[in-house]
Amino acid sequence: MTAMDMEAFEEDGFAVARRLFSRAEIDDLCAEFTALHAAGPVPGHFEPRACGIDGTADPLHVHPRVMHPHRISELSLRFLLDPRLRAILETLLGEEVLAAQSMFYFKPPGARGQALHQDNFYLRVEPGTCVAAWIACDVVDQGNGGLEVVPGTHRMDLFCPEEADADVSFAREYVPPPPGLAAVPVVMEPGDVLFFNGSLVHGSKPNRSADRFRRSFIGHYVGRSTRRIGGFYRTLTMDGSPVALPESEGAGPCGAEFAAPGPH
Ligand SMILES: O=C(O)CCC(=O)C(=O)O
Repeated sequence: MTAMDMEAFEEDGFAVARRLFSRAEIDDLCAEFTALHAAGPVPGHFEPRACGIDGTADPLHVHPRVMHPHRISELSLRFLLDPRLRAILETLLGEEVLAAQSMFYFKPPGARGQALHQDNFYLRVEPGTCVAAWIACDVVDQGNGGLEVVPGTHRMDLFCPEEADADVSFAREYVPPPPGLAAVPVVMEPGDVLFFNGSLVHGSKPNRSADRFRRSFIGHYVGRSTRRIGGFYRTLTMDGSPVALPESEGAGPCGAEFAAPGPH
């Protein structure tokens, strides 16, 4: 990352490291998740279903996000703990970092997005906040539901979310941009990594493309000085050793889904 990017992270709450991963590395990662999907459900991590309760196929039922893939995939663990991410994260946080979670989003064509929210609403890191490393695995733009951020909100407290519109968001919570601020899209290429502050308001709209997936691998990290974190998260050093942190209150998986309909 350039010096300017580091300043942008401080100023705006986010910055992009371009081409941090090669196309070959991203191709391998995508192949891993294609194989995982083909192999079928892994309870607690990934439970795809053929169609919704009314017989229509919700693209997110067919391709749900994978939670904590680093616990079921060696390659995902290597991505989560990658030394290139570590170097940037430790510069951004100014201390040793711990990995708190991973996720993989397939976000197929037609999939709903995730309404604007703040990650630390879920992780409840104390003191301070978390940092995300959001790795683009496809070309990511407004057409396929790319990520949007509200610059400057990283300096604000956690907002009390409103209820999201279930037609456009799979997650229940919605944080409207504060007065005078607006969400801006972040356009990315495969291998680019968006780093953002855990208090930054961000989210995504539906994937309105006809045939473009919008895959991303996401890691959330905290500083070693963290005292408490939500019970859903099991922190690891960047060498992969577990670090048990006391539990904070009010935490949950990042972006609680609207109640899922029963099996078809
Ligand atoms: O990738 C997305 O669409 C949303 C991801 C997100 O907001 C998050 O990781 O907190």
